[in-house]
Amino acid sequence: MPTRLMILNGPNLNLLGIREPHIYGRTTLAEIEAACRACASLLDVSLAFHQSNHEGQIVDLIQAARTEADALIINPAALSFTSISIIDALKVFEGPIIELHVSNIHARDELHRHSKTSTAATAVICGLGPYGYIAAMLAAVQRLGKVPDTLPPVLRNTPG
Ligand code: CA2
Repeated sequence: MPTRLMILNGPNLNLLGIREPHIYGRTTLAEIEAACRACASLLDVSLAFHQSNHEGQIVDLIQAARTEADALIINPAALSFTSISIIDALKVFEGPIIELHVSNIHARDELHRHSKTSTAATAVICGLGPYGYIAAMLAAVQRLGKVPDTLPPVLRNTPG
């Protein structure tokens, strides 16, 4: 069975590239999904890619990931700062969890700075723009020890 990645996107990320380009850039979520699908084929993984504006639906998807995904990549968006139910759901997922943000949340205003959900994540990536999704996919596959043999060893091993 191929390695299975699930990418979840929280509220308003369907507006990426359409509103507030000075903060979030001009790349749309559809373009990000296309790039992730191209990356999935290079990494030889299957990919489920979702966006929801509803907290409960994201909790349902995280629960589904327990049987449907080996690693989870999540941009909880504004729910990062509020959602105990997402933290609780993430804690039950057994594989690597990469939380990612397009913007550098640490350089943002007070409201957008302190992610609660990152307490349940294996790793956090922020500030790389849409490339963060690609970095997160590679990191997730590396954590699973499933970087394909067709890729250079430096992408598989921790140097030193
Ligand atoms: O940088 C990120 O990826 C964020 O998760 C995006 C969230 C924000 O609350 C976090 O602090 C950082 C906001 C997503 C809203 O997306 C929009 C996109 C375009 C226009 C308006 C909102």
